[in-house]
Amino acid sequence: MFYKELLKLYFICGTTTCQGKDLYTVVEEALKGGITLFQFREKGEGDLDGKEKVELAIKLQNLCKKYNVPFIVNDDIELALEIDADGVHVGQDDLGVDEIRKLMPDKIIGLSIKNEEEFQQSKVEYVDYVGVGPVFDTQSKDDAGGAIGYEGLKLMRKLLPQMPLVAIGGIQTQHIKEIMKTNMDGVSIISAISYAKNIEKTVREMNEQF
Ligand code: TZP
Ligand code: MG
Repeated sequence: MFYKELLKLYFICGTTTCQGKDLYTVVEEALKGGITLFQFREKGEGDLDGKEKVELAIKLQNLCKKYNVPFIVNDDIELALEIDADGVHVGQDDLGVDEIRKLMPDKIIGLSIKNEEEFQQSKVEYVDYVGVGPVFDTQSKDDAGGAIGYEGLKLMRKLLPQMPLVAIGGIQTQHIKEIMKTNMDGVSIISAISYAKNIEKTVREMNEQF
């Protein structure tokens, strides 16, 4: 089941985006701090594959269950189906969301859209929410493209007045208030959480911004 409040503080991470820390511990600290949704995004040089990836995904899924936080898989539809994840998040170049909806009629489906052109080519009627960004420059995604800023968020809200929207890309604690003024439903964050010295405290402080 999806409701837009889940997007409030959406943590995304994989083994290659937590500075070599233990991902399980990173996610547990973030859960203790009060994240509302978690996405397992295993990507980039040195990322896990095959059995190792599946085993870690199941561990993280069970951890999220303990905290009653839904567990979303990035891109890997097969993995999401295999472990019965709560949903998937895909980009413009992945399997079409209409096809994914057939495979998972009752799961959460998120799609990334960064501008009007991508909006025009997206079948948004099949998704539960849209990820919008990068708002700011980001080190966590090579092909993220240029920053769209607050204006880009406002445009996407205009194009999708009713859609649950979550901002992404380069977001730090001090940006949250301004982002929420553009009528986003939440923020999704990798490095400002995963790189934090005290992850639980950082997430708590982020939560106080809303
Ligand atoms: N999609 C657009 S920007 C981005 C993704 C996955 C990376 C966000 O990571 P960070 O570290 O919060 O900038
Ligand atoms: Mg993708």
